[in-house]
Amino acid sequence: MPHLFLNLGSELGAPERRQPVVISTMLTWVYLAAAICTASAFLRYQGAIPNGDIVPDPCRIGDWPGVGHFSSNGAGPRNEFGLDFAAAGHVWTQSLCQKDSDRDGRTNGQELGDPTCRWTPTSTISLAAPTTHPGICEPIGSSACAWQAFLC
Ligand SMILES: [Ca+2]
Repeated sequence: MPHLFLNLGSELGAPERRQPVVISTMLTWVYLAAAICTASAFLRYQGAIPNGDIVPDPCRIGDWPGVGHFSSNGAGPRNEFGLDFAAAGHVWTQSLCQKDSDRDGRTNGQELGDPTCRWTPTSTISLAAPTTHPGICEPIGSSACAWQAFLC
């Protein structure tokens, strides 16, 4: 296990001493902090879009929690919907709803179950079920989606 020796005493006027700091422990905490921040961000954003917690996974049966990213866990580069959502201030606007971020011929609202763009985070309107992913052009690999460098 790698160790890093830091001089922790001399700057405080204390006698110079060396203490081992286990790098793997530090990296674990950094990783956990980053993972928590990422998870809390996309969980917060799920509530900011219609059906944000049940967006279908375009690659397999299941959901895609990190809707704005090319990775289902919400890490890494944003997809076109994620970029548009960020540009809208992370708010579900009429413009964002009516836009076809992934250029698959369906608006973001149609894909997320809000075809009339009436949903807000506090509304009580009934949503349709989400049909497809708003940030990943489907069918994946089709000629219509050839512009998108994404494969399952
Ligand atoms: Ca679309």
